[in-house]
Amino acid sequence: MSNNILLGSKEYFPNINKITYEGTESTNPLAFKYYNEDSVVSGKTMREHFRFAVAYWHTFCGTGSDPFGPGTKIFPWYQKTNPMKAAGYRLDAAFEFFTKLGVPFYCFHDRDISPEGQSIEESENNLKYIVSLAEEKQENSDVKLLWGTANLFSHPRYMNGAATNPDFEVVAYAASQVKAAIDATIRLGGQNYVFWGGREGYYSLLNTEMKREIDHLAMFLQKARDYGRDAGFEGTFLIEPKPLEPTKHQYDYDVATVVAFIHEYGLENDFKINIENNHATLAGHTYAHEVQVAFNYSLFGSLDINQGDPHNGWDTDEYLYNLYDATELMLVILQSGGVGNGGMNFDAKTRRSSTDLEDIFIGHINAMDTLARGLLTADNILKNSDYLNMKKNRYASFDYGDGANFESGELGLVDLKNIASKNGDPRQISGKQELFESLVNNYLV
Ligand code: XUL
Ligand code: CO
Repeated sequence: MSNNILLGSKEYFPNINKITYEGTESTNPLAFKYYNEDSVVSGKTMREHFRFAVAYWHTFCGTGSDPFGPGTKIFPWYQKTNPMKAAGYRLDAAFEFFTKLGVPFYCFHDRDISPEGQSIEESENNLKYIVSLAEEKQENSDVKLLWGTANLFSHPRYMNGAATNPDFEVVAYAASQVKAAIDATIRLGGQNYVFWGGREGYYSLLNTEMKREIDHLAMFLQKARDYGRDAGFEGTFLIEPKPLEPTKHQYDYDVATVVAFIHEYGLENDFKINIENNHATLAGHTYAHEVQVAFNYSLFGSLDINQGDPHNGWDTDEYLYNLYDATELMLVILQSGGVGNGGMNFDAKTRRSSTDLEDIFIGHINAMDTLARGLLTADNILKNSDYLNMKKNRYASFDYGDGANFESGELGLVDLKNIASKNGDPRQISGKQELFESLVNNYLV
């Protein structure tokens, strides 16, 4: 390596060793109590169930700034004067972190791993160089790329959107960035490529041709897909829904909206959906609901694992610690066949006032344990309780006779009317929601 910006010798987390599984008796915050990567649950190791990934942006770039003040976190890999050196230090710190935490994957935006240059060519060269270093790091570790993406929302040029910008020059600029980010993802063996809507949406319908903008978004994604396939990308393209923020109305509002978009524009063979818990909360849905909707249409792709705060209306990106969310999520995932080539990316950050380096480890460890508990609880419920029977029995009237004939399409509206006349008013059948809720609570690990 000629331009060796990678020092490689410095340890960024010297007080933290490889995180190990110590079991439920442990009180060590820097150990797993439930996540045991080799432990087999329902035919798969925990490592395979979750396919955990660290989000580069929050973990190594997010210093905690908010609209009221600058960042609070003093990262030892921070380097002010030379952005490429800083990128190299960040990469060192990142791979030390991945390896010590023991996660199999990571995810990045182009600008998280390498700085924007003075021109498109310089930006591309920066990215290529850092990617060559990352490639080496991957080869020397067990860490792989779950997905790459392009940051099409931070730079002021994207203030009116990227693919949906009313100015064609901005659309073309965004395409140049996506091309380079797809190249980087291919080179690093990324298993997916993500499009989160960034500023694709609108603030006021008065100045917006919504249909035209959405047509442009679809055209942009079709061309990105064509480029990626020609360049040898065999993974899945993912769209990540979010209802609002930064724009007032994001075009990829929720899973159902994205399902319609994918089908309307013929993207269903190449695109699936990356679902984030906090975005579900903002859309007024539960995480389990959004994930179930994606599975209903065979468009489940991957997960951004975090949680929001139900008391405010923005994206707080907290580490998942809610055991109910984890349990309901894992009930859906286990019943639907698992995360496939997707995974669980921690799109989460420590709080602005959490300034110790170990806080980043503790956030991840607790989320991994939370999900492991969700998995164990869900598996136990599905295997050892009456849950599945209780659910199935609610639909028993469709398993035989007229109900079965309705499901197979043999009964018209007149037939249904005649059946109703013959049977009279249906008897009342309890939905037993409280019983379902108490069953789940009784099995919580
Ligand atoms: C923003 C968000 C992004 C995407 C990747 O709310 O979730 O970090 O996950 O661009
Ligand atoms: Co996300």
